[in-house]
Amino acid sequence: MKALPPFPPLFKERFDGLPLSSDGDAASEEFITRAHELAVSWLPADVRTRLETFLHDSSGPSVLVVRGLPVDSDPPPTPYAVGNMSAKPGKVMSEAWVLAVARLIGQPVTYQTLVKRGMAGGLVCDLTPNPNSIDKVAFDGCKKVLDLHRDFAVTSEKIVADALLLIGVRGDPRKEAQTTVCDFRALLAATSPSDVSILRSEPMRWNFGSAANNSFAVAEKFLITGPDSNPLVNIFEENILPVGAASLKGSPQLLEAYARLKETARQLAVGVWLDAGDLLIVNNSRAAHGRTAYTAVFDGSDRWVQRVYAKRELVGCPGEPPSRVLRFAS
Ligand SMILES: O=C(O)CCC(=O)C(=O)O
Ligand SMILES: [Fe+2]
Repeated sequence: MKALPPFPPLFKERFDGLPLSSDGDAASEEFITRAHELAVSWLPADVRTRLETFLHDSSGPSVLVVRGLPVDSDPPPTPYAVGNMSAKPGKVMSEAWVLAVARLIGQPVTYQTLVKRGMAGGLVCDLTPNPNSIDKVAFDGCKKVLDLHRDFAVTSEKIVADALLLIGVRGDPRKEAQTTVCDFRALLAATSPSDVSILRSEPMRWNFGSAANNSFAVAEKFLITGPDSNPLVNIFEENILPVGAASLKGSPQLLEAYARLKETARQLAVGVWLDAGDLLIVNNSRAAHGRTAYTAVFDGSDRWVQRVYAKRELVGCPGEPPSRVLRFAS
């Protein structure tokens, strides 16, 4: 195998003088371009091919893990105030990688609600435990399991991210925190034909009441669509905040089949522990993901993951030009 050129000097050369954070504005375009160039020149060709075909090859894997990408060996302490992180000193290498790979598989995008909430800049979201969310079912929770789900399951399909990318900045030192994944082909194969038939033929209604952050009040979708050889399973985590506490409406048969589907997904799920430089890429229409419960101690040593969403190509909200910042339909 051909030896790869040493990475840090290349990195310094390409990124010297660029702002450290990428927040979905014009400056982030240059950041994405340079990161993409660097990845193209440095990654082995076979790895690049796997990444570039990932969203286009429906016979291939629905989840990829790339381990050991060169990121900062000594990142700053894990930050905890999720809603209030603007400076990102020292961890630019992980941001460059996660954005570069999002650009290799498609186009990095974000959502206005994330930018508005100030979650660490929009395009790259920091996922760290939050002392105010310890017992909450949330991205920034820790003690509660985040059940298997498809991100944006309850929003309009046009803006649903095709993939999510999670890169470790700091692995959970206790190795309890794992991202769980479940392939939809495997899930369908383990589901009874009568349940598949109900889940394909009666839509589920999610009713969010007033707790829906004004984004949507009701969503209605079939839980299984697409061919049996490549199904889309619209599984959701109904308790996740800030959406939270959706009530489900459907026939008793549908609700029971959905409960069994979720239990089967839990049984099939595989856990992935993300160390610094490990990147997990999930096809958001071909696999569900979640997170185990874990312990956080809030002394700067806790798990720190960065997340980027990707679309196959940039799209616009209805009637608008394509954009990296998408809005949920109202
Ligand atoms: O923390 C994780 O591993 C997964 C979080 C998650 O579900 C997400 O970022 O969409
Ligand atoms: Fe998620």
